[in-house]
Amino acid sequence: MTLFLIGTIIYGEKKGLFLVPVITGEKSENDMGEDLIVVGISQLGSESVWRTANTESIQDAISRRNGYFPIFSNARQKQENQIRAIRSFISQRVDYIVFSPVTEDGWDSVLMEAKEAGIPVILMDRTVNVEDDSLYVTHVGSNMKEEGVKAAKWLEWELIKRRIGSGNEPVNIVILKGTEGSSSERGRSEGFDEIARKHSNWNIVASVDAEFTTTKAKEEMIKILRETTDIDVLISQNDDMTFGAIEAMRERGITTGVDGDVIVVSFDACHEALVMVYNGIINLDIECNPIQGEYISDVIRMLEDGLPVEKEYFVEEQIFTKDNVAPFLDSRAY
Ligand code: GYE
Repeated sequence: MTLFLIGTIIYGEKKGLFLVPVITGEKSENDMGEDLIVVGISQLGSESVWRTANTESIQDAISRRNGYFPIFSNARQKQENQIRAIRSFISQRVDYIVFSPVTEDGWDSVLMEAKEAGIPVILMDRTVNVEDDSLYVTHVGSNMKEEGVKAAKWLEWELIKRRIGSGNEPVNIVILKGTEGSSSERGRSEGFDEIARKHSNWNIVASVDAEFTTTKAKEEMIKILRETTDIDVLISQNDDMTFGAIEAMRERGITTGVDGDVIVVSFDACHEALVMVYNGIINLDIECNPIQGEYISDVIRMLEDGLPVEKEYFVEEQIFTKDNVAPFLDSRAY
């Protein structure tokens, strides 16, 4: 394939020096003469254990070894950084853009620019809320609403088993939400609310944004506990927040889990949290699978081959309680 050299950059690698592929507007080549698919990846940040695993997964799949030339950018939770990264990918004329949008709204213009440049956009993990859904090719991630529904349906049964709220007494629930306006927060909240609405005695005593981080969750939980310690259930939209909230409760002498004062429902199912499920400190962990890199690579290969792709691919997920978690502890890599 003819290469139109725009410039030559030296790229260091373990085994020596390689020339980076030169972007030609068509495919790119490296010095070994291989065709590489250039992929701009905009990750939203590094707020959680889940996110680190997601980043590793995409970097592993979209690698030189697998025939890609990745350009990776971390937005550190800022939408403007993601928009800037996407614009830079467009001006570098990458072959594909993969991105995990920090929040749902506000993407129409930049995605229109990508579309006009003829660059297919693949959404990883979270989704966008756009007028025209032809602005992205596909979304690979979790069914967040379903995750929220799973949490609420499990809670319905658990309350019956524990005889909490029978006779219509109030069930006091605290909700720690992830980044407000993100599709994971919105989906999980919507799914949970759909079921919660049917129970007039499910009393949401607090519902706050704790940004998917341990520090913020601990801070918020301390504030909540100053107002009330009469809490039956904690719904925490990721494991990192769960760790912070449990710490705050522990410091107030409040116990959690299977034999504790507060029922804890968490999301993600990272290793550390699964150990806490096993030890009965977290009651339920709804799995959210961050290992999405290979799915995304498969989608790119399909697009390269001119095959049709679906608008949405959901990764496989399950739920964990003390009863089923043991066999999964050793194999969980994140
Ligand atoms: O649950 C949380 C992360 O969007 C599904 O983002 C993802 C969420 C995940 O920071 O830990």
